[in-house]
Amino acid sequence: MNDINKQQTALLVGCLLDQRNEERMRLSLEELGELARTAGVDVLDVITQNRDRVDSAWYLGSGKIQEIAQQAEELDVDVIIFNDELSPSQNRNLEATFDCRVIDRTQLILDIFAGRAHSREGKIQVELAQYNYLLPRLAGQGNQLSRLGGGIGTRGPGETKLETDRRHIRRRIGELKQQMDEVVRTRNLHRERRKKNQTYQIALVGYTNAGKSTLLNRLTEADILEEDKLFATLDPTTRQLELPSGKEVLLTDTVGFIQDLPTALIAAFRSTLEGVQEADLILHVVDVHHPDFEVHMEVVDKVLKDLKAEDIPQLVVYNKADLLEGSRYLPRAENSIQMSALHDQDLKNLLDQIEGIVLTGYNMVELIIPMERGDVLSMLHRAGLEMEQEYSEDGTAYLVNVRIRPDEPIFGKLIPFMVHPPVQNEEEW
Ligand SMILES: Nc1nc2c(ncn2[C@@H]2O[C@H](COP(=O)(O)OP(=O)(O)OP(=O)(O)O)[C@@H](O)[C@H]2O)c(=O)[nH]1
Ligand SMILES: [Mg+2]
Repeated sequence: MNDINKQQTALLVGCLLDQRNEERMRLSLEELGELARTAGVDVLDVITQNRDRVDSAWYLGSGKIQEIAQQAEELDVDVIIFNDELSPSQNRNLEATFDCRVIDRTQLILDIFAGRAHSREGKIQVELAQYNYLLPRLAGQGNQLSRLGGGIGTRGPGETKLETDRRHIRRRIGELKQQMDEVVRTRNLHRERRKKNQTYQIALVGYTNAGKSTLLNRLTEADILEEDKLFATLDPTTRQLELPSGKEVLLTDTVGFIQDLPTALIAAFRSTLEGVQEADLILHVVDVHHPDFEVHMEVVDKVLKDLKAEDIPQLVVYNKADLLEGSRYLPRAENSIQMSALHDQDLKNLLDQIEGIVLTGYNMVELIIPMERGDVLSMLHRAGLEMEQEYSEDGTAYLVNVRIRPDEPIFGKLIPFMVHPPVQNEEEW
């Protein structure tokens, strides 16, 4: 049995399927290395093979498998990590061949998620994903199961040992689903309440390590873990943010995206992103310094589309510009800003740009409100922006200039007090 406290060592294995696109493969293996590092594993070597398709029984050719076995023994690694999701039978065959543990990309990601889930919801989701992954892989496993229980790929949520009996697993999956339903119900209630309050909501989304948590921290003085590791954030965090005009909005940090997200994790991942659908504005954070940032953007766009969030106004934040040497071609986006989360002036510019977008949804209205209608005035204080008020000359009314959204519930009640009646489809009058 491996000692969990000892730094684990690994050998990475990849199959180069698309030889026309070697660069992509290289980056994908590099990402696997980053994932391993995030899981606390030291990568000692990387072995690859060019093939037209993966071998259904062994993933790679038999000669290559021998080579891997030899190298693993020579380097005395604890684990061999495959850069794809292995089928249950590939997994079994490889386990039987090598003297060390075998895990795939999915298990590695599940393991990182397990180590990082803190909220009740996050823990339930990861445990559910782990059991869904494990269940089809239990058939025929005999003594291999005894290997579970130490090191990466075997960690359960909250560090508990995973149950390995199928009957127990099925029962546990049922329980977890029920608990999840409850959590979702409560969260929906909270969200509805927030929506009723009409608070403007902004969601930070983007590929893992793009700098979302850093931005939230710098903008709101929150205290969220920011790390040069993948999946630093799992649980959505929401903080209040004050814009230069004084308007308060809510800013939410979300889980980072990654290519080839394990199937078992997609549901878990989606549900942590459900709040994004209700956002009034999405800040799509991009690490422009990363060589593959355009692919990262595509991954993000695709997930947003799946979430039916593609029509929400978006501001693309090309972040980490401080790391760029010279200029770089950036894909055109309707609204975008190039900046560094580490520079105060850039953060100010970002806030101004956000405010510009927030305010386009508002109409400037001029009102005459009789003195005795203090109730209308206080509604305006709550729902309006940049409000200016003064007494009328005869002292019987307030003259008010204020920005307000036409979809604001009180908008209709204001019409009798408006100096000019509202004009449709016009932003300001
Ligand atoms: N040089 C530089 N580093 C940055 C910038 N923004 C963030 N970083 C660094 O990038 C790393 C990742 O930042 P995070 O804020 O944790 O990234 P994230 O998008 O929240 O990542 P996940 O939670 O994994 O999805 C950290 O080491 C940050 O210090 C920037 O503008 N410039
Ligand atoms: Mg983060």
